[in-house]
Amino acid sequence: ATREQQALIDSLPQDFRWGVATAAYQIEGAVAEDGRTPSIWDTFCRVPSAIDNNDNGDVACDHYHRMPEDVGLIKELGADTYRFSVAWPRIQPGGKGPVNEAGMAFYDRLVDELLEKDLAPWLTLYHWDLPQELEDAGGWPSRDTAYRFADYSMLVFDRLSDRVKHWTTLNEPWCSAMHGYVHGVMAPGHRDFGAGVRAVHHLLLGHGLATQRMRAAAPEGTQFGITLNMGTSDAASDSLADREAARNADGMGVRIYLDPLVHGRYPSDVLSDIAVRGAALPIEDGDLSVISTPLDFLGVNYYFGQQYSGVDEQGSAVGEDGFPAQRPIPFGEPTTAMGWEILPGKFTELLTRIGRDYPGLPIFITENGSAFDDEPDESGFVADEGRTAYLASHLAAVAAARQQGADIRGYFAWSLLDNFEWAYGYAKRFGLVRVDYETQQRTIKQSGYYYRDTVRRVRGS
Ligand code: PNW
Repeated sequence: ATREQQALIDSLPQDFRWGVATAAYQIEGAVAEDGRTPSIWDTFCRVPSAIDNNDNGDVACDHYHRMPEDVGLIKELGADTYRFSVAWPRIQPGGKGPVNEAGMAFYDRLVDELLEKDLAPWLTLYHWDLPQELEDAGGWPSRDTAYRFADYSMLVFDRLSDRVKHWTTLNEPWCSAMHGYVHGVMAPGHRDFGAGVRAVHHLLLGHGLATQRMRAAAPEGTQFGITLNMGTSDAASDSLADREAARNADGMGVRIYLDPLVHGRYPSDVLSDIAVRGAALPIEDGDLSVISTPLDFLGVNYYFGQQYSGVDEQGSAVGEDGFPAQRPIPFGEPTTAMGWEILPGKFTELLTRIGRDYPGLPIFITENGSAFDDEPDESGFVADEGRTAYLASHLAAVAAARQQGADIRGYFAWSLLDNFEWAYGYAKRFGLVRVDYETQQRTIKQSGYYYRDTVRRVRGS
């Protein structure tokens, strides 16, 4: 870290929350054990060439069998909080019916293991592993899935709410809806804009229904939130077309979620953008009051920002699909192995903007991190300079946003372990801890030690 970054990071408060994050399908493996049934990701991984190298999550980090060791690593990294997700098809095989005790027992043990080590469990109910049967019945574009999600959430809540104080309904509904139903690059792999916007509304409805029901049954002190992936959307120039492209991207990326969640209404420009594409949000009476049920915190996942042109490569304002063109224009900064530009300044911009436009909502950075192609040296050590620098610059960006008034209460690094990076398979490594997929050996990387030392210093311990 530079001296300037260091000074900013050191301005974080002593009671700042420090975590590491994972998601069930990305680490657990054991996909057919203890009654778990397939999710849309098990299915999608069988579609030829859907995933780099045709990888899948069958074994992943084998976390299902190595959970105590992995909890030990969280402790070694100096974190006080562990953000993990529960696999719906372990709890409710097939997506319906009573709890599957054998599957629930795993999370029961995980929570106990965390508490025993004085780590706070932050539980995400849905990190993309929809039971396949529910997809076969229509998936998120179907309204019924929202009610199924609320039922499932209550099964988990009834079992763990005596010990888990922080509950997140959804991880990144933008990815579920857009990458899953519009861009076809994530499960279930559809390409249908209308299905995507129906998914958006039903994901939000499911969030609201689940939150209302859990809150009604919650012990005092239980906190509820949702996690959104967000970035900045700048116009590449002052032209009307570019400004329109940026407005549309921000509308579909940020405001379509936060406006209904916080203000109880969808933005009118977003509604008309959707109508222009011949689609509509399937809003029914009362839905927006369910969706805007109060939140205790907002989870923000940030990886990069983008600027947009409203003119395609051929110079046309209308894209090949017949709709207004929207083309990302690189800022010209270095990128990570994902091809994502490294833009810590945009992180500060995003956070101050969220704080300004949606005031009164404590923010936790529930994910931030980077993939780099780093390899161990002869001694087995991973000197991951790129990831360490990314971590330092982005922690400084968080601290800068706090100084500018954003109410940020914690930071969770993505990710504890190298893991199954969705459509990129095992080729992209985000871990603070390296995983050797041949031996399942875990080795803390330089970035992991940097994280530990930073946490210690800020805490003053
Ligand atoms: C997040 N994008 O996904 C997920 O929550 C994690 O499970 C994932 O491993 C991590 O980020 C790294 O990819 C994203 O295209 C996927 O902007 C795609 C985007 C953002 C986040």
